[in-house]
Amino acid sequence: MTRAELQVFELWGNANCYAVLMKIEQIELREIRMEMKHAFETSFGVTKERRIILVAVSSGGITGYGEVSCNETPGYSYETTETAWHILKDFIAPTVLGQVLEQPADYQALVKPLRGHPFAKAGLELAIWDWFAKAANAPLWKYIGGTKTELPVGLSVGIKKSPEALAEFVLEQQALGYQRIKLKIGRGRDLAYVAAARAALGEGMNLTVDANSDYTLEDTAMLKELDQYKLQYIEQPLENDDIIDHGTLAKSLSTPLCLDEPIHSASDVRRALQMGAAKVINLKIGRVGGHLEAHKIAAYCQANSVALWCGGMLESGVGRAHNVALQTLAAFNMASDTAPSARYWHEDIIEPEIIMENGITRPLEGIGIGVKLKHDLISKLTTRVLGF
Ligand code: OSB
Ligand code: MG
Repeated sequence: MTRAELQVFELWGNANCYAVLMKIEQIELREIRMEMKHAFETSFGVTKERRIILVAVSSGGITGYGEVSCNETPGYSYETTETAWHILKDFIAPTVLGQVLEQPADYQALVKPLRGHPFAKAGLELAIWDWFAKAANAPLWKYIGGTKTELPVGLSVGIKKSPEALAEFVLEQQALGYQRIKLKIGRGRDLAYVAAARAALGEGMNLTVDANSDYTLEDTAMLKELDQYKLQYIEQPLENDDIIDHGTLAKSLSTPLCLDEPIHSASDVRRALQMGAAKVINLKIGRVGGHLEAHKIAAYCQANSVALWCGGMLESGVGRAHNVALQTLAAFNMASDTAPSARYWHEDIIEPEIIMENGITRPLEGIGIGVKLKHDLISKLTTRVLGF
């Protein structure tokens, strides 16, 4: 066992994890479509409607819920709603149906022979964690060893039509109490936008940018210009699978780099540190295949003094509830992208909805993910269902 694994093991060394056996009796895949309140633009495209796969797993009268949070298009990662449906339907569900798990980690051993597709794998993995927490009659955040009860919230702001429009928007949002504002940027929609936002927000506000891989090392001079705006970090400026060029770029900048897209495991974080490619990690449960690897990454970051926060994928409340639980781990020390339900949805599919007060969201105290699903609303949003 590696040091990081050992720490994770200790983190979970509570009796609950081993108290019950789960026989995977039923799995349900359900695609829902949720129209967004406002279109969300990044360097790779515009999202107006989410296509989300909700995964339910049942055993012994208890049902756990997870969400597949990848995009509809292969703009952020190669996975799409459609590829995740295929991988879950044709490979993951048939592999695990009828299997008996002693602990959530057993799922990863079953799906290990299936290469890649972390978002698809995470959909069911999250549901399994919810099931185990419910079986132990514990809130998920306590079940995974979380301790933090005040979780700072940051906002991710899509690309706007002009620097002026962006400045106006971020001012309105700052007034709502967000503890950090992250601007999506892209080629030709960068310096003037960042300057306008910084001027509007003032020096004291935590401000960051996320390029979603829109630049190359040839843009180093432009990226150096960003140093003057005193950003907390620059997220994923270079290619989506790169850590080596990020290491080169970091040497030219005073602003720290944050990696998102290329981090799929604790080993990826280790390699990124070796390359000097990042001081900050954006951890998304889906991108790393679920809670198990997310917890390994959290333990690794904590042991190596890497700043850590939890990213979002415009999830429904089910995915957000998992994100909230994850952020209660002590390793998280920067504001996370867990904007409240009302920021994205006219009506979320959970109750209570995710809320923010004074820039803080709190762990959900109900058992499991801590929220009830609105099954009537979910039925109306459903476009396909498949039961195993
Ligand atoms: O890079 O963090 C990103 C949404 C879709 C794809 C990639 C990203 C994002 C966000 C959304 O920034 C943040 C949120 O869910 O609130
Ligand atoms: Mg990002």
